[in-house]
Amino acid sequence: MKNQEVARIFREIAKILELKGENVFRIRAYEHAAQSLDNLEDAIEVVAGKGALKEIPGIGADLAEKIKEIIKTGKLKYLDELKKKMPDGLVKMMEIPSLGPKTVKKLYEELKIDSVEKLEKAVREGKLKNLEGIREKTEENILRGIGLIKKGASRQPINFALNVAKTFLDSLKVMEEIDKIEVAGSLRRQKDTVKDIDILITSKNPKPIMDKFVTLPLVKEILAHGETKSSIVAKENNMQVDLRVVEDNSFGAALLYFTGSKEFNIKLRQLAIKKGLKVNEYGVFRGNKKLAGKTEKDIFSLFKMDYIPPELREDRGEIDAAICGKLPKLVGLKDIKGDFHVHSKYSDGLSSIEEIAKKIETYNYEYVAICDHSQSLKVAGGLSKEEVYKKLKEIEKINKESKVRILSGTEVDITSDGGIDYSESILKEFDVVIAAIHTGFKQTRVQLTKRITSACKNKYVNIIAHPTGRLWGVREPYDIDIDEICKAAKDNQVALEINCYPQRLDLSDANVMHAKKKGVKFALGTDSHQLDQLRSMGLGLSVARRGWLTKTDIINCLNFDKLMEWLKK
Ligand code: DGT
Ligand code: CA
Repeated sequence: MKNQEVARIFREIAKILELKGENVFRIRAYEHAAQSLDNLEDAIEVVAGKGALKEIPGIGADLAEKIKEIIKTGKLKYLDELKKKMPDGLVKMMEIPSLGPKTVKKLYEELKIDSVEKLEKAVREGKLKNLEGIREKTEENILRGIGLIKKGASRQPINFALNVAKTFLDSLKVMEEIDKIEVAGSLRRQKDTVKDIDILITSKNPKPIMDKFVTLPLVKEILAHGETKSSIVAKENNMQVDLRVVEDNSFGAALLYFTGSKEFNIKLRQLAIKKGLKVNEYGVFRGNKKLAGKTEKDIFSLFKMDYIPPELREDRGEIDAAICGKLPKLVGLKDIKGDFHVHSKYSDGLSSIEEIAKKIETYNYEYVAICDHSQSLKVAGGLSKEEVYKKLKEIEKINKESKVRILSGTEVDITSDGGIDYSESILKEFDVVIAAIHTGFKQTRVQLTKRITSACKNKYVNIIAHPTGRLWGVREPYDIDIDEICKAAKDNQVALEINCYPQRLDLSDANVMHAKKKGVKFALGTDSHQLDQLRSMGLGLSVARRGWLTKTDIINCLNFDKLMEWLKK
């Protein structure tokens, strides 16, 4: 868990430096390093032990020393020094989307506002009105931003929860007192955000387990410490973790109950009542006689239904489908033959195409599409026409030796009037064209919808990336007519992306399910900017599974030849 702890410290430093108006390159260096740490596959202690810190992208001698200090002491003197000169609340205020360091400074210096709470109050009381540079829109945006932070604080993107859960499971699993251990709740259902983590165990001797659980290094606060249930708040993102001990012969019933969802449980309970049965976290009963409870499978067969994978347990028709034997055969990682959305050094990625190809070989994929940004996205290193031709040549050369096929791709910008920012003569050179909106999010629903449907009609566009633009903690999905977009996508043989980037996961599971009913195909793309991010395919797959997708819905499941046919439209 140190990885994220170090990343958090670096992010905080970046924020304070920004407030102080320091050199942007120094600030970016800390942000960049934090991102690398988030994505690092190995534990930072292990990397440090091997003396390989400087091999991590963005980590030089200075940051390597700082990491060593954090590992050794749990903190960083440099940050402590910085914080002495800066009220805590100001750093928190910087997390409000749309509020830049200049405004935060101004609010502090002119109105003595030094916390999110004071800011909210001041906006509501109209105190910002006379401040230079603050418009009505700014006030609205600040309130919306504060709302996003508050919402964000109560739920975390699934990847954070997965990391926290893994740390606890790894520490507990080794105890001989534990017989069974399993994660339940929204995390087992692979929901895109998670409020708290629910862990179930069976044990004949739970006391030492509970004692160890509440004293693990990751624990910040103990909420409850009992014989059968304990609850803690983790240091990481203040995430709550509940640990429950259940009887071995009720384990299936408890797992079913605590996996939920609540809506699914209610539906199942209604079904039980119809059959003259009672279902709860201890088992399924007729009167006082227990009929099942040891495993989930026993319970599903007692109800004469197929096993419902946790991802589907949302009361979206899965119970009826399970009774009729009509559950979808959900897509799995083994079905995935490639990644459609990877950035290389040509734009804002950190790795060369060759490095990406090498890494992809370890994934058992057949292909990967290198989709760098296009010319108008200058901030993200969008490629000029000349650079495109250079990249195409390089791909051709690498393909002669590489075991995986490198598809030449691009992530083009959908302009504010629905155009594409490369001419057809360039577009036709690519194997894959992804189109996406990167600017002008505040247009009307009609305008935004029209932009995307126009892009679908471009004969070279194959995929619409992150179709609703949501960015967790930063931006709500923009308002679009999803039905119109589905229709345009289907009619023009365009796939909608499931962007696997943890803060995006866009489309959402509900939109995926909806779009599938409209006959749309999907493309999974990790939107990787560094090699370690290629692993987030699993997160996109969770969305796909929660959206009831099978391998026939997803173009990543086509083999190379079939895919090339499909891409030609
Ligand atoms: P979250 O909000 O991300 O933590 O989502 P869950 O689904 O993990 O919700 P949580 O942790 O409140 O509860 C875990 C499971 O326990 C939930 O999925 C279903 C079950 N459960 C909780 N409260 C109720 C309830 O009032 N009725 C029923 N039937 N089941 C419940
Ligand atoms: Ca939960």
